[in-house]
Amino acid sequence: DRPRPLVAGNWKMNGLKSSAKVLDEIHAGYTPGLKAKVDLAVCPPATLVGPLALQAVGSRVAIGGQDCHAKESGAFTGNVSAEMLADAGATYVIVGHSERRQYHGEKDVDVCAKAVAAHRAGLTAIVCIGETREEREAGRALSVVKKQLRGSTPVDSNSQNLVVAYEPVWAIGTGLTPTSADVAEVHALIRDELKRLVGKADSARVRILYGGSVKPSNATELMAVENVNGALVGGASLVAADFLAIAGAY
Ligand code: G2H
Repeated sequence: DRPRPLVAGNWKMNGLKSSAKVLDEIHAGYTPGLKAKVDLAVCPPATLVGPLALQAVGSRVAIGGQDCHAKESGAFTGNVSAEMLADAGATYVIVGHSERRQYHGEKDVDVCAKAVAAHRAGLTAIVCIGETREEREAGRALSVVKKQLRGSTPVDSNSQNLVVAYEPVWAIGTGLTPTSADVAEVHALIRDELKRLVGKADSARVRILYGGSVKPSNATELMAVENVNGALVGGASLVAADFLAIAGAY
C-alpha cells in the first residue's frame, strides 16, 4: 500500500521561455528505470504552465501551478484560478506554501478554500504546512503542524487529490535540514492525522512530501525516512541534473 513517491519541483518566481530546456533535460533523464520508481512534477510560474504542459504532452512529467484563487473566475485582478491552471494543462497545484502564508497573509482557512478550488477543477492539491524556527524552539512543532493540517485540508480530500508537503519554514532555502528523527516524528503525526481526514485505508496511500533545502547530497537520507513519500524541491529543481539526482534517491 506504500504510495508511489512524487518528486515535485517548485520553481518559485524563476523561469523564462528559455527554461523549456530544463524540462527537455528532465525528460531526457527520466529514464524507464526512474519512471518505474517515482512520479515527477514541475511547478513553474503561471506564465509557463501552458507552454510547459504542452511541451510535456506524451511524457510522464506532470505540470503544476504554485498557487490558485479560491474562486473560479471574477474580478480578482492578478489572480489565476484552479480552473485556468487545469485548462492550461496543469494536474497539480501547490497551495499554502510558507511564502504565500508569509508574504500574502494566507491563513489555514484560505489555504483550505484554495484546496477546495483545486479539487473542484480536478487538480491534485499539494498542501504545504510547517513550523517556524521560533515554534520549533518552543517545542510547538507538532501542535502547529497538526493545527495547520486540520485547518488547511478539505473534507473531500483523498489519496488521489491530496498531497501533503511538510516544509519546516526554517529549512526553506537556508541549507538547514531537520534530522531524520525530527522528519520521521512529524510525518508520522501527519499520517496519523490523515486517518481522521480520509479514513484509515486511504490514509496509507496519501503522499507526504518533505520540503526545505532538499538537494542531491541529502536526498538519500531524507527520502529513506519512514512516511516520506517524496520531496518538494525548490532551488535544486531549477537544475535538471540536481532534480533528477534527487528523484534518483529512490
Ligand atoms: C521549500 C522548497 C520548495 P528549497 O520552499 O518548496 O524550497 O528547496 O529551495 O528550500
